Amino acid sequence: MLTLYHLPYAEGFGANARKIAILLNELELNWKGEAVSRNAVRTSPEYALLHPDRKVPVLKDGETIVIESAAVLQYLAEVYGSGKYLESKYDALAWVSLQNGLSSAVSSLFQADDESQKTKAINNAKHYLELLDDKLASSKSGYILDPGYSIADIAWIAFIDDRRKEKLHIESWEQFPNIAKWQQKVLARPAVAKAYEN
Ligand SMILES: N[C@@H](CCC(=O)N[C@@H](CS)C(=O)NCC(=O)O)C(=O)O
Repeated sequence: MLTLYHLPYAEGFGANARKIAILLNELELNWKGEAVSRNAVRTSPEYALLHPDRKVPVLKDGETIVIESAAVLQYLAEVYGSGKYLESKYDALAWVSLQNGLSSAVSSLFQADDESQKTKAINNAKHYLELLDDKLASSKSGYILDPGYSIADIAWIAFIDDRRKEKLHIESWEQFPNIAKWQQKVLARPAVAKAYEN
C-alpha cells in the first residue's frame, strides 16, 4: 500500500499532490491519502523528517520515502509503470521541470503585496502558459509530447484546471486555444477526474 501525504481537501489538497494522485490512479495502484494540516506541514518536527523543506507531496512506499513531485512522478512511472507515461523520458522530465516556472509564478501571485507585484506574477504565469500553448500547437497526439500522454501532461494539468483560471486572472481560455483543447482531453480521463473528486 502506497501512502500519499497531502493537505486536507478543505485546505486545497495541493496541486503538487494532485499530480501524484492522478498518476497513482492512472497506474491503478493501491494507495491511500494521508491528510496533514498546513500547520503540521509547517511546524511539526515529525513532518520535517518526511520532507526537510516542509512541503507536500510525500510518497511513502514501504520503507522508501520519495519527496518532490517531479521525483515522485518519475519514481512511480519507472517503478510501477515500467516507463509508461515516461516514453520520451528527457523531454517528459524537461516539461515537468518547465511547469515549475508556472508554480513559482502562482506562488508569487498569492504572496504579492501590491498591484505591481501582482501584475508581474500574472505576466510571468502567462509567459509559461504561452510556452505550453505553443508547444501544444505543434503536437500531433494532442498531448504535450508526441509519444502521447505522459507525466508532463499530469504535471501541467494539476495547475491548469478550470478552478485556477480565475486565480490566474484569465477570463477565458480562448486566449490559449491549444491549452483549452488539451485541457478538455486530459480532464476527461477517468484517472484525472477521479483525482478531483474530493
Ligand atoms: N517543489 C515542490 C513544491 C511543493 C509545494 O509547493 N507544495 C505546496 C502545496 S502545492 C505545499 O506543500 N505548501 C505547504 C505550505 O504552504 O506551507 C514539489 O514539486 O513537490
